Formats: sequence, C-alpha cells, structure tokens
Amino acid sequence: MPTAATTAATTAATSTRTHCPYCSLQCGMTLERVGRTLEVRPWPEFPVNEGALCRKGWTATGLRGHRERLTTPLVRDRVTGALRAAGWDEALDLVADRLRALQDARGRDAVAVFGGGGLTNEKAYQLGKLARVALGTSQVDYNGRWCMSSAASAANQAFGIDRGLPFPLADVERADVVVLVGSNLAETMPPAARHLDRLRERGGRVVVVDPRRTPTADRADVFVQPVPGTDLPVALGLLHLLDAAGAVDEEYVAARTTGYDAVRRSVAAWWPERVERVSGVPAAQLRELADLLAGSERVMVLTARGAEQHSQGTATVLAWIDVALALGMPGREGAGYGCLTGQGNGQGGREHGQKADQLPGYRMIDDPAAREHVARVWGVDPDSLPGAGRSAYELLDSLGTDDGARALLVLGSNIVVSAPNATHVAERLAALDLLVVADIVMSETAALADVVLPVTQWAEETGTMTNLEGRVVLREQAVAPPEGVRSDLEVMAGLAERLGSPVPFSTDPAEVFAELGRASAGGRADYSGISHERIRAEHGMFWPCPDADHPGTPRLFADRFSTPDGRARFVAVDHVGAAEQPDAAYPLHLTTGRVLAQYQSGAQTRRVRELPDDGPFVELHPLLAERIGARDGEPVVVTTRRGELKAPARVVATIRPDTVFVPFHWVGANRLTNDALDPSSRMPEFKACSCAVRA
Ligand SMILES: Nc1nc2c(c(=O)[nH]1)N[C@H]1C(S)=C(S)[C@@H](COP(=O)(O)OP(=O)(O)OC[C@H]3O[C@@H](n4cnc5c(=O)[nH]c(N)nc54)[C@H](O)[C@@H]3O)O[C@H]1N2
Ligand SMILES: Nc1nc2c(c(=O)[nH]1)N[C@H]1C(S)=C(S)[C@@H](COP(=O)(O)OP(=O)(O)OC[C@H]3O[C@@H](n4cnc5c(=O)[nH]c(N)nc54)[C@H](O)[C@@H]3O)O[C@H]1N2
Ligand code: SF4
Ligand SMILES: [Mo]
Repeated sequence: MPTAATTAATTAATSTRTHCPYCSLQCGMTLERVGRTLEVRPWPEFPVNEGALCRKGWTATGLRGHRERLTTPLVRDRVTGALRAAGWDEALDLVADRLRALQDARGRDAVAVFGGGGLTNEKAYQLGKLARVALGTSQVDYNGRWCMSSAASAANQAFGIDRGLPFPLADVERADVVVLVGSNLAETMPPAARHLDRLRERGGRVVVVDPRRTPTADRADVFVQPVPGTDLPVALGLLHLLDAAGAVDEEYVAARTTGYDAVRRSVAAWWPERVERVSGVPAAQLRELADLLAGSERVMVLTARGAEQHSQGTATVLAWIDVALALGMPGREGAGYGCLTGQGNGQGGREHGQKADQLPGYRMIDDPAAREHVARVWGVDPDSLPGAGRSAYELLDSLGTDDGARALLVLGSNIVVSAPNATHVAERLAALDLLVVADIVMSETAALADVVLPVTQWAEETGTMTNLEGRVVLREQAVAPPEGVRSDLEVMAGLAERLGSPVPFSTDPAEVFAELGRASAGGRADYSGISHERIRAEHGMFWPCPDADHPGTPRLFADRFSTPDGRARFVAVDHVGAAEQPDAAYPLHLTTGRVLAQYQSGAQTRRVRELPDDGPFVELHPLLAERIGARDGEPVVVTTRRGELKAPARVVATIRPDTVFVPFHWVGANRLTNDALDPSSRMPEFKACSCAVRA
C-alpha cells in the first residue's frame, strides 16, 4: 500500500506511466514533466496500444491549467441567482444540511445520485457506498446505462457474465472473419484499428454493418448498410440461412448450449427477401455474408453502440450472440462474441455498485446473500441497505415529481448534453430543490447547479480503470493538483462524515481498492486478488482474479460458460422495430454518434485548443440534399417530435439517402433523440428516431 512518502515520490517523478483520460481502450501513455509543462509521450511496452494514441490522447494534457478549469467551490447566491466562490467547508456543510433536511422531510429516496463510467473503480465503488450507506437512498444510477447496458443484459442472459470482451483485444487478429455491428472503431478507438489491418494482411476478412460508410467501413471487405434499428432482422436472416444450409455447428450446439430449437423455429420466417424489405440489405448480399460465415473457421462478432442503443438493443445483441453460438464460436480462441465497451471505465464502472440494481463485484442488490456479504464488508446491517432504484433515464425523468428525488448529486456526467430528450431532462433538473455537480470544468450541467465542487482530474490522482477487455489498469498520479481542488474520494468522504455516516470513507485510492476487492470477493466480478502493486508489475490484470496468487483471467469460456449449468443459452427474439417509425410528418431516420476528435458531451475535448470544435453538423446524402435544396456547409433544420436543431449541412455520399446523422458532442443532438427505453436494459434509443429536414 503506498504511504504518504511514496505518493509524494510519484508526484515528484518527472516521468509517469499512466493511461489516457478518455475511452475504454485505456491506452498506455507516459506523462513527462518538462519544466512546468506536462507532455504526453508513448509507452511502447503497454500491449493494448503499443505506443500509439489517437488525437485526443496526444492532446489530453490540454485541459491542465485551462482558464475554465474549476478551482474553487461555487454556491448559487439566493439573492442574485449567480454562482459565487465559496470555501470547501461552507459548500459541503450546505450540501449536507440540505440533503439531510430533504431526507428528514421526504424520506431517504428524496436524494438521488448520478455517476459515470469515466470514474475510476475506486470512485464508482465509493459512490455506490455513499448512496447506500451514507445517504441510504435507492436512487443511484449512472451514464453507463446509456452506453453498453443492452450488451451487458444480453451477455448476462446468454453467458451468465458480462465482461465486454471475454478475450484480449489482440485476439481479433487471429480470427478469419470479424463482424463489426454498429462500431466505428477507426474513429472511436483508433489504435484498435491496427488489429483489423493485421487481420487483413493475414488474409482475414472484415465485415462492417453501419448505415454510414465510416472510416471503419473503408477497412471492410464486406460493407452492409442497413436502415437504423434493423440489425436484428439482419441477424435473424443470417440464422435462417445458416440453418437452411446445414451450417450450424450441431456438435457444439449439443455439447455447449441450450435453447437452439426455439431459435430455429423463430428464424424460419426470416427469409432473405423479407429481411431486405425491412432492413434495406440486399438479399443477395445477405446470402454472400452467410456463405462467408459458414465457410470460416474462426468468426468473431463484435457489437457497439450502433447495434445496442435501441429500444430493442438487448434483443439485437442476443440475436448476434445466437449467430456466434450457431457457428460454434464462443470459447474458441480468435473467435466468439464481444461488446466494445465505450467509456474509460465503462467496464469497471458497471461492476462495483453505482448501478441501481447492483452491489460491488457485480452482485445483485436483491440477493440476500449478496447484501449480507457487502454489508459485512461495509460494517453495517444488511437490512439498512436500500433495494433497487430507478434506471438512469427513469431516475432523471422522475426528478422533482411527487415520488421522485428533490436533490441530485452528479459525479462524472454532463447530463443536459448527453441524455436523450434533453429539453425534458433540463426541465426535470430545474424542478429540483438542489443540484450538486462535481466536475473539473464548468460543464453545461455544472452551469445549472446550486453547488459546484471542483475536483482533481486524471493526471492529478491515482486510481484503477477496467478497460474493454476486462483488464484492470492503474492510472498513476503524475502532477500535483491545482490549489483549491479536491479528489472525488475526498468530496465523498467529506459528505459522508457530515451526513453522519455510520462508517468512515477512506480517501486513499489503494485503501479503497483493497476494500473494493474484499467487497467483490466471491462475486461475478471478483477483484480480490488484484492490488495496485500487482497491476504496476504486470501491465494490468484481467478479472476474475480471486486471490493474490491467481494469475487473472484473460480468456473466459474455454471449458464452460458462467451460467449455472455451464452452457451458453440461445435466446429466441423477434423484431419489433424502433419505437418511432418514419411517417408523413417525419419521413427520415435520424441517428447519432461520434467523431474522432471530440469525446462524449465535449465538456473536456471542446476545451482542448488543438482539437477542432467544428460542430454540431448534419450529415445527409446528396440525393436528400438536392430534394430539400440544401447545400454543403449551409444551415439546415432537423426536427423531431421533441425538438429542433439548426446546424450546417455536411453533404456526403457515404450515408443512406433515407438517414440523417448528427454527432452528440455539442448541445443539440439530444434535443432531437427519443427517450424510448429497452425493456430489459433500460437503454434509451439514441440511434433511431424519425425526423424531418429542411434547408
Ligand atoms: N472519438 C471518440 N471516441 C470515443 C467516444 C467519443 O465520444 N469520441 N466515446 C467512447 C464511448 S463512451 C463509446 S460508447 C464508444 C462508442 O463507439 P462506437 O459505437 O463505435 O460509436 P458511435 O459513433 O456511437 O456508433 C458507431 C456507429 O454506429 C452507427 N449506427 C448508427 N445507427 C446504427 C444502427 O442502427 N445500426 C448499426 N449497425 N449502426 C448504427 C453510426 O453510424 C456509427 O458509425 O466510443 C468511445 N470512444
Ligand atoms: N445522442 C446521443 N447521445 C448519447 C450517445 C450517443 O451515441 N448519441 N452516447 C451515450 C453514451 S455511450 C455515453 S457513455 C454518454 C456520455 O455522456 P456523459 O455522461 O455526458 O459523458 P462525458 O462527456 O464524458 O461527461 C463526463 C463529465 O464528467 C466530467 N469528469 C471527467 N472526469 C471526471 C472525474 O473523474 N470526476 C468528476 N466528478 N467529473 C469528471 C467531465 O468534465 C464531464 O463534464 O452519452 C450518451 N449520449
Ligand atoms: S483511443 Fe481512446 S484511450 Fe486511446 S488515446 Fe484515443 S481516446 Fe485515449
Ligand atoms: Mo459510452
């Protein structure tokens, strides 16, 4: 465990090995202090990115010393209505007093907590504990619900465990065919694209399924361009063809799975011409793809947000898992199914208790044994722990209503930019008695808060992240934080103490990680054998890792799946379609997503000078542009049933003519999006709604 002396030594070092502050690849990088500046340098030995970084990674220190960096707590003045500087004691006393008064008057659930998949494991763990122990509220959830929750829900059903990739990312290179369903990884995790390139050099094939011909699709041998929200019938059509051709691996299906017969019956009616009518994918192309998959020894199916962020996202992922299982792939090296998780700690963030229905170690909060175990680690009575709360969007939707929370504490999300149907969400935030936001910059959400708490950012603190492969990595502190800011752990400890928490909250990341390990012991995501020291020594460690001598688990499913009977489950699903279908008033499909040089709500990257801040924009096809009289670079107006966005047109032949794309890194895209939710994961339908466009 690091002592004060080793922490000081880390601070004094001129060169620190750490990881990027952004996406789930968690690229290794070296931060070098040169005079007063901090420079990003490669860390070539770290295996995931081998020294490569994307533009966001290379410029990640651009937020240091930024003039909009928050360095003092701010409190909204009741008279002027403006935010004014305040001391830490004043701000934390005020927050704790008002939270307690609200809970006294209206019950424990009057306070809600909203976390983020960018928070370290230590913070995510502590946030769940703050909610359940110090506040005693059930109302806690996080932005990961908007990220990969449909894939998580599908993987739990099919495999009995949810680890984004059940194998190291580099296994991609060993496949014969990789099918990317709704992933634009050449822009969203650029160093990962090297694996596709190497696979192709070896003679392997890449299939990309996306309504837009993206830079990832430019690397594909087969490019499938469906209507948004129709990946599910494409998978059903493939299963239909594989079954009809006798290409199902019957031996594998019999030995390692259950439920295939129901799938066989359910896909009988999905002949290719019907799939073509629904998805726009030509029947002939579907047949070619089925032949390619049937004739390949190692097939890997990877889904990302394009397939998952739908009201039938879970069913869509299940159908693609069914494809992988029918081919006999999961558990084989260089093959199988995986989800490309998105946020820096998208994986760990969902394992340690900031999710409404979970306790640390991926335990379920309604499981008496799980409550007993975690309560023992926390030193509290299991009966004192609340039950499951609302999912992220439902939590926000209920704020300020009769049975919703009246106060919200936000750590690590810029809700008003990134939530679906954002105008409605902003109205719910405005109905609160108290909004508290801890952030590093004045995000659009922080600007609405009654109290803003300035916190340390990645290079200024130590903590672990779990990347898309389930590899737990260590971000080391490289520099001292600016004066006046505190770490999230310190903020949480300060609040817990003032709220009269029955147990103390540590502010030392290594200590919190050790506690997290104990809380996770025996759970599905068991971290108990991992420590900061072991990660330092081994370039990261894969969970599950149940004891200090265990080597960690890079690959799952070789012998058995994590279900009670050890078999993977086929799940039969049917196609319903996006909640909103085009009609006369809104005749086009709207979808949303990302561009290379911006990250998420843009709170961080829009402030980095070296990155182009050139959006939002509206991508549309030349045929559509001609029909409505739009010209490249000139403004168009996109409307949906929820809102309107005026932004410059980008006329590109790479998008389907019936589809419009808007990136969500700027305010606006989410005024348009639909808040329809997937029934099982509660994932909102960010990737499909109906819209109209005019010049
Ligand atoms: N540059 C950059 N990189 C990032 C992030 C970022 O904000 N910026 N965020 C990180 C995070 S949190 C995440 S979750 C990941 C997301 O990574 P990705 O999932 O790769 O990113 P998206 O752009 O959201 O969506 C991918 C693709 O889905 C397509 N798509 C839209 N609708 C559909 C559909 O119905 N079906 C199919 N098959 N495709 C569809 C879009 O055209 C888009 O090209 O990226 C991570 N990396
Ligand atoms: N239309 C549309 N909307 C989407 C999506 C889409 O594809 N289309 N994708 C969805 C997805 S996948 C995601 S993941 C969400 C992401 O959307 P958000 O949840 O808004 O994600 P970020 O912009 O990363 O927000 C993180 C905030 O926390 C701050 N922050 C960073 N690090 C820390 C920290 O350590 N502590 C604290 N306290 N604050 C910190 C940042 O400055 C920023 O303000 O957006 C979702 N919204
Ligand atoms: S790919 Fe992701 S982790 Fe790697 S440098 Fe870019 S943003 Fe950072
Ligand atoms: Mo995400």
